[in-house]
Amino acid sequence: MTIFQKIIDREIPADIVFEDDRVLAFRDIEPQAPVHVLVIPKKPLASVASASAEDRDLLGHLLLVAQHVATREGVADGGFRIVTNIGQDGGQAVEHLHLHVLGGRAMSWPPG
Ligand code: DGP
Repeated sequence: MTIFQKIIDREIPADIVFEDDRVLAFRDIEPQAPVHVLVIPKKPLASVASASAEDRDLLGHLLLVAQHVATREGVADGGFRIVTNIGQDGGQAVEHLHLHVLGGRAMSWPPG
């Protein structure tokens, strides 16, 4: 079981900023920007690489929740970033699909 499943199950605490029947959003424990929220599905998908056609609506919903969080956190107008890391080379540490919503500072490109 991943640490994010424990957050979904309320076994460990998190600073939750949004929840509905399919999605949970909470602040990252190691924030990389003034706003850094993780948006995760309650369904235990390991990453986007594990998703299939039946997850089409859920994946769209995750993006819209990320947009909603960015607006509520006050970073939508200035610009923000949505990142999802996949696998070892992608830099994924927690094997439960998550969107990072980062904002509140200027971002550089390309990523390291
Ligand atoms: P990634 O490398 O994409 O798998 O990012 C995982 C993120 O999860 C990382 O930015 C730190 C965050 N994180 C890890 N453990 C916890 C936790 O217990 N609580 C919270 N809120 N965030 C966590």
